[in-house]
Amino acid sequence: MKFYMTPGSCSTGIHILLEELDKAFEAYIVNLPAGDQFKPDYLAINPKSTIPTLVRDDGSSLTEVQAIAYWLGRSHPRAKLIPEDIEGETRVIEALAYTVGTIHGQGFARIFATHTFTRNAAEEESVKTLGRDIVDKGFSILNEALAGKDYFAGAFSVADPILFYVEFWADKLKIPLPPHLLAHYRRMLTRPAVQRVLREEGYNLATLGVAPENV
Ligand SMILES: N[C@@H](CCC(=O)N[C@@H](CS)C(=O)NCC(=O)O)C(=O)O
Repeated sequence: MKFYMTPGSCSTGIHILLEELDKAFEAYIVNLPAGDQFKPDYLAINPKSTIPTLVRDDGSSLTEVQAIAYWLGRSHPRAKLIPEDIEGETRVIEALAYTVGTIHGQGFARIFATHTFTRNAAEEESVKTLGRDIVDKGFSILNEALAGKDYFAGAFSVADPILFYVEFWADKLKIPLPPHLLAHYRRMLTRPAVQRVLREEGYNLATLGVAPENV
């Protein structure tokens, strides 16, 4: 498989899943600020010009974080990364959709890619503030969902690396994580696969997960 990724982006969640599954894959770095995602070679595999993209062994491309996470989980049943009961599986899909679609797509995107939400420079601060409000509301909802659990579905599942990447972004932006989310983030940071991915993506583990517990 070929995995197209950008260090420190949403593709980190999929990178962790690939490492957790101990899959052999070739990683290709897409330099978003340099515009690699708009180059013809990349558009040929992902015309949406987004990362991550997974090109599978049959040559077909899979895009969208939720779809890639679900496919990796379903295609490796022995790893038990998706609950077997319909309620557990549905709740995992619900968490993937909310994390990627709302917390990332509506919240963090307004902070990281403000210019894609307004053409008016005078509105940028207000767009960022709205993004931060969406992130805070999302974190409060995920925090409730994690109460009394080590991982989102009880046992480790495809939901956890996806939750992880928005927790990681909060850490980098110094956005406080509520207590169950902070505990989940720190638990994830102890997993060898997560540590390998973060080192490969150029991060210093000693600086992560130390945000104040002030919410
Ligand atoms: N809905 C897409 C969104 C992925 C996405 O937003 N990726 C960002 C990086 S985290 C991206 O590719 N941005 C392209 C750009 O900045 O031009 C997915 O789930 O894969």
